[in-house]
Amino acid sequence: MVSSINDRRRAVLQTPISEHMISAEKVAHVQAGNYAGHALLVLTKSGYSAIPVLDSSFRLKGLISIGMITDAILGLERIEYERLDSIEVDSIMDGDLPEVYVHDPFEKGLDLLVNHTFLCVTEEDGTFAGILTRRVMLKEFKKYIYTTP
Ligand code: 4BW
Ligand code: 4BW
Repeated sequence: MVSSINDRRRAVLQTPISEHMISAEKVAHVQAGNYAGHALLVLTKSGYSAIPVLDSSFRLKGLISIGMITDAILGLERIEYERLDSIEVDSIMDGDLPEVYVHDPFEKGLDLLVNHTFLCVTEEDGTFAGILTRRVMLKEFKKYIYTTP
């Protein structure tokens, strides 16, 4: 019994991340050359606090959050909204993301999701493929806990 549970756990942990991710066409994103004002609009309208930044060839460049935008337009005495349309997203985004590939095992995602709310997943050549979110990971985890005898 114990060994069959361990086998099942190992099998789930080894499945590729591509089987668990939200695919690229369903993920809100902005382009690297967009202005911060446009990114703020997409973030506000989509309801997400952070989204991926892609280049014109759909390659992953980084991620941008509402906090990064606010920080960039924070003046000494006020928030300088008029600067929103002169700052390009790639100058203020977080470009230092963990490398996660479609063929990586789910286990790698599990480790990284402790410190990230979502992971950007790419093909080997850097083309954006989708995201792995904490929500999906926790749903998998819950399913596993409740269905394992
Ligand atoms: O529009 C939403 N629909 C649903 N079903 N859930 C939502 C939505 N917006 C937020 N949530 C929930 C999710 O549980 O709030 C959590 C935190 O959202 P966030 O971070 O701060 O905007 C969501 O958790 P999650 O699904 O594990 O997603 C983690 C993070 O991944 C989100 C957001 O930054 C990013 N993300 C998720 N789906 C995305 C997305 N970014 C762009 N496009 C998507 N489709
Ligand atoms: O300062 C940080 N240190 C560390 N180690 N991780 C951080 C820090 N700031 C953000 N993070 C990471 C965490 O993984 O980014 C995630 C999203 O942060 P958030 O939502 O959008 O500010 C963090 O995920 P989490 O630790 O699971 O926290 C989820 C949310 O809970 C945070 C924030 O809204 C709230 N939160 C967590 N710790 C908090 C807090 N709010 C106030 N004070 C705290 N100490």
